[in-house]
Amino acid sequence: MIKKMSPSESDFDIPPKNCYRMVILGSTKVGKTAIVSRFLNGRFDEQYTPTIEDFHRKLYSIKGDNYQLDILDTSGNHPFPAMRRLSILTGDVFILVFSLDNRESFQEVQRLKRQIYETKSCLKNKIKENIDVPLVICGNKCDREFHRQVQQEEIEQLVAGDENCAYFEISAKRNENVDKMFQTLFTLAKLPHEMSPDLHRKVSVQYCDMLHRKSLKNKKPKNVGEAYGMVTPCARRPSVHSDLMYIKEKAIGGGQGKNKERCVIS
Ligand SMILES: Nc1nc2c(ncn2[C@@H]2O[C@H](COP(=O)(O)OP(=O)(O)OP(=O)(O)O)[C@@H](O)[C@H]2O)c(=O)[nH]1
Ligand SMILES: [Mg+2]
Repeated sequence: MIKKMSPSESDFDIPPKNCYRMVILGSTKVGKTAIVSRFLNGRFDEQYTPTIEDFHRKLYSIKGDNYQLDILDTSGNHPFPAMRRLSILTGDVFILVFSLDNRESFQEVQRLKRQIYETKSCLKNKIKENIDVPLVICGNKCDREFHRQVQQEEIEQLVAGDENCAYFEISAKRNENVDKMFQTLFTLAKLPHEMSPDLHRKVSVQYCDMLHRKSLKNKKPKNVGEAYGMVTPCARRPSVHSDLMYIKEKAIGGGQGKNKERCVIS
């Protein structure tokens, strides 16, 4: 019954080039899940629940084209370094989060940025400086300005000279700058900025299903100029095997040199 109600990716007919994975990384308690929650349902929860790893999927129809965005909300405790490496390898766009009131969380973002560039350059067989990974760094909890532990100058240093990297001070709690941050991330990734939560109509599964059937009947979607998005209920994280196949495909598609086999996925 549920299957019939929820349009699957194949129902939606999403070309692989329109499928993306967004990975959110950072220390524990910096607000990663709070940002994801703002993105998916516009809510904020004061209560803290540690994340092990959460997977979400959002489907979009934007001006007649379909897109799939997978969202991987990681654990700040990262008990399994191999899982973190896998999430970096499979990620297409990244959000690195630190808390403005926590210096150590900023240092973790510095390490993470380095790790992403190193891992991706190995995968694509490029040098670190030439790697183009769309990435936004978020200084979260700007509502706690009074307790600030990270200065603007050091943040600027981290982002300087990097065309594919942007920085935003945000508050998931007050919903400050969150939409703008997402718009920038999608623009950096050359994705439609309508994927940002404030720029499309959020529709239910039932509504989406109806639109989908209509568009099949008419061959072309009626609302070609519109943008709407739907969170897939009960999205399941792809298996590690699927992830590895995905990485392999990307390495073959994106590699330039002869030494692709040198990148070891461990
Ligand atoms: N004041 C303030 N609190 C926030 C903000 N964002 C998140 N929090 C709170 O900070 C705590 C941690 O938020 P989470 O989103 O669970 O943190 P996380 O990074 O996902 O943590 P892990 O899952 O352990 O990695 C929760 O109590 C949130 O309510 C914010 O912008 N301002
Ligand atoms: Mg979390």
